[in-house]
Amino acid sequence: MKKSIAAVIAAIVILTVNVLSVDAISDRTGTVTVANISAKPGEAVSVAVNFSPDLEVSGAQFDVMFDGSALIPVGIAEFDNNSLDILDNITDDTEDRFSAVIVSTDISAIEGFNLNFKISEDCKPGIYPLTLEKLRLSDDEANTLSSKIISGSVRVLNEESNEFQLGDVDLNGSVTVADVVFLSNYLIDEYQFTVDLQFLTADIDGDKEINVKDLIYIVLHLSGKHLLEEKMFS
Ligand SMILES: [Ca+2]
Ligand SMILES: [Ca+2]
Repeated sequence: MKKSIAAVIAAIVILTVNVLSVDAISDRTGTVTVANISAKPGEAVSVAVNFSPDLEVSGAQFDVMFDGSALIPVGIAEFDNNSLDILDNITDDTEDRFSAVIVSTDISAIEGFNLNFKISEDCKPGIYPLTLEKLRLSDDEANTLSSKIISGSVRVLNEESNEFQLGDVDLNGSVTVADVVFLSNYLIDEYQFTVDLQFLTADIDGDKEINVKDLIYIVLHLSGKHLLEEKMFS
């Protein structure tokens, strides 16, 4: 009798270990991170896109999303230590997206790649989000890889200004509905602030916390009910 109980316990332990190990594999999700960089109007920029090492990507297919009035796409470039075939459909027109495919020519793992843009000469100060959509990743055995995308941005900021507008979360010089969208995304962890100044512009009531109350102050400002002041940056 004792023997059979021991056998049942052993079987349960083995079952539990097996279930845990299966879960551990199926839950493994890598990250694809688009960098945050700063630039001035007219400059050329390279924005790195990195695959986390656990992904072991050999091929990727995706759309690049950006603000075509601020960022002029130039192309995709490989990192020095990767050898890639790169195909993209960038046109001369001002668009907000292009599609691309990259393949490792020696089927080794790709660390990442650079997205190259030129900032338009008349680009207004602000933070321009940069993200990937329709992402499909494959390893060297044609297995689909699951991943989480962390969006990046290009910040174009007037460095000489020492004033900031409360509520101007995207730092483009005015408070608009875009700031409500930026702050909403920040509150649900879909967007990270890239500049310390954003914490100052977003904390409307100055209580050192950024939450839904600050969001309401911006909405009140936009409706003309409670106008936000301009402050000196110190
Ligand atoms: Ca703004
Ligand atoms: Ca606050």
